[in-house]
Amino acid sequence: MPSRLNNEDIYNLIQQPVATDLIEKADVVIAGSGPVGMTYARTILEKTKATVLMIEVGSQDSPVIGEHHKNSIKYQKDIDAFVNVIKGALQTVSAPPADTYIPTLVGDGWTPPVSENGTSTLIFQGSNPNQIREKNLKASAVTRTVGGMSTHWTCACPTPHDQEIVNNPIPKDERDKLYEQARKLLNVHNDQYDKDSEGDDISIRHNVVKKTLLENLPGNRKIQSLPLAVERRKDNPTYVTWSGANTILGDPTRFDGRFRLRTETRFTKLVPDKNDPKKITSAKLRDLKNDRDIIAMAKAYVITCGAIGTPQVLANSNLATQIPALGRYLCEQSLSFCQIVMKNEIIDYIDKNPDWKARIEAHRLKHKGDPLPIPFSDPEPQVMIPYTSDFPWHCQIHRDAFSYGDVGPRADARVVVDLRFFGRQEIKKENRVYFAGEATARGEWVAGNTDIYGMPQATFEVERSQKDKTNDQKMMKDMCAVASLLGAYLPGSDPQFMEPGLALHITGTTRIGNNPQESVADPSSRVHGFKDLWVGGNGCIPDSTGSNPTLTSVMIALKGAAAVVELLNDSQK
Ligand code: G3F
Repeated sequence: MPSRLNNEDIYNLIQQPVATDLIEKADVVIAGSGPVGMTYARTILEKTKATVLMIEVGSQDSPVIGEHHKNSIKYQKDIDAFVNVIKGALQTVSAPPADTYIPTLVGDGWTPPVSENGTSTLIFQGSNPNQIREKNLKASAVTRTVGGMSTHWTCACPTPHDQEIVNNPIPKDERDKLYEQARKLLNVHNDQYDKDSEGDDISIRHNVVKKTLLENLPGNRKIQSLPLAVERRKDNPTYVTWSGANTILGDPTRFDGRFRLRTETRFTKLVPDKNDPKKITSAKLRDLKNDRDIIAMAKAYVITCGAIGTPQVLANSNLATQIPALGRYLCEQSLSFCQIVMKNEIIDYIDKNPDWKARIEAHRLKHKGDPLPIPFSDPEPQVMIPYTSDFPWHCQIHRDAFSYGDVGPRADARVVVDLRFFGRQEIKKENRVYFAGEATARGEWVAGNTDIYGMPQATFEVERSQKDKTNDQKMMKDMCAVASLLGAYLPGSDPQFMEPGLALHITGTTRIGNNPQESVADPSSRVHGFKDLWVGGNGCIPDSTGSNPTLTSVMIALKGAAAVVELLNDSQK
């Protein structure tokens, strides 16, 4: 067999009665090993006797399947260092080619030749010549590893406000029950920074930040602890366990070999039946280690490769023309950010608080001369100001070294607090991601170019409306008002909007709904018109939210997984 298989080869192979190592069989094939893929896997494995084959393009970087890297003591001791983990993990989706003209290049060093239209740019591997700069989500990125983004996510799991859920076709009662299940599966808590079982404050900083806001921020802001997929460790409560793909799946050995994971394997495309384009016969995969195509056959296919990767697989399977909403109705959150150095008044309050006296004295005994009354092991603040109708954005007042936001030598990290405010985007059909092989807004046919994994290149066409911009300004003003209650801006981290896409919360690209013209899949995430094809991930969210999307995606996936279970049970009858 050739190392590259075309559809004819695949049709011939899957009809052969003899076993071949070119074909992998399972009851369900799941593409992607992030939290949503794992939600499907666990539900199916627990509720049926089915076998599940999971395909992941990245490698397994921890001994446990998809563990959160922040569980290492190293990062719990030094959160700043985690910035580099995230930077290393994220790969951007669409970067316009850079201007590589080097005016100072003397001698005969090579520089790109001037082309007919007068431009002189170099197309680096991974850059996208079709990307219009003004319509890009430049910071949008993906994580290719076992566990996906759950290996480094912030674990924030707020439940969206009713106003953030307008288009979700799952009825409210059912949704509420599914949200409850999702919180359980993700191990969400909102008290792991507040008080321990003896009633003592766990984190000085968390309690003081929350108290300052509760006492000083006007309006009914519902200030509370940020719900997080995290739990303090029983054996040593100084540290916590962040939820990841591993905690969602649980111990895979309990499934007696029914769960298999193929890493560094690309899910290239779905192969529809010759006579029935709405039936999937198999999936074409590429083993990236030996660069050979193989085939996977199943009763159900679940694509959970993220809000970009999932429509990309569908587009590469030539399904874009059959699914008019594919990649459309895209929303991304705006993100305003700043860091503050806590006020003297707050530090004095900490110093004088009798509840914390013993802890502070013990710290000072050990670290003579430390002017700060905050033990080094004091957990970070984790406070939320939720979305409300008067303040329609989601706010996190915490310490989170994401791919940005390390403090370095600028200040003592213990007095620094981060403010991240997330704004919504109006839902518009025109806002989309499309893939090479589709027509662009400029009427061109984009052929040929691929991303660094050989899949059709994603291009963004996303613009914020006037309403979005006005809302963003109000959100920024609010962030500054909140910041001023806590302290002074850390130079270099003054209030700013972050690069579009940096929230990493794209929704809508494979949205669920009842109308096949306006959505990709039904309320059970089954692709409209297909019996055996499901989509999962943030792309399924049909709404524009300010709240972090993971909890909602897991909620939607729980319903989707129940529908897969039903299909498997029916096939047994
Ligand atoms: C974090 O603080 C948020 O909690 C994440 F949801 C978000 O993706 C990240 O910031 C973006 O910078």
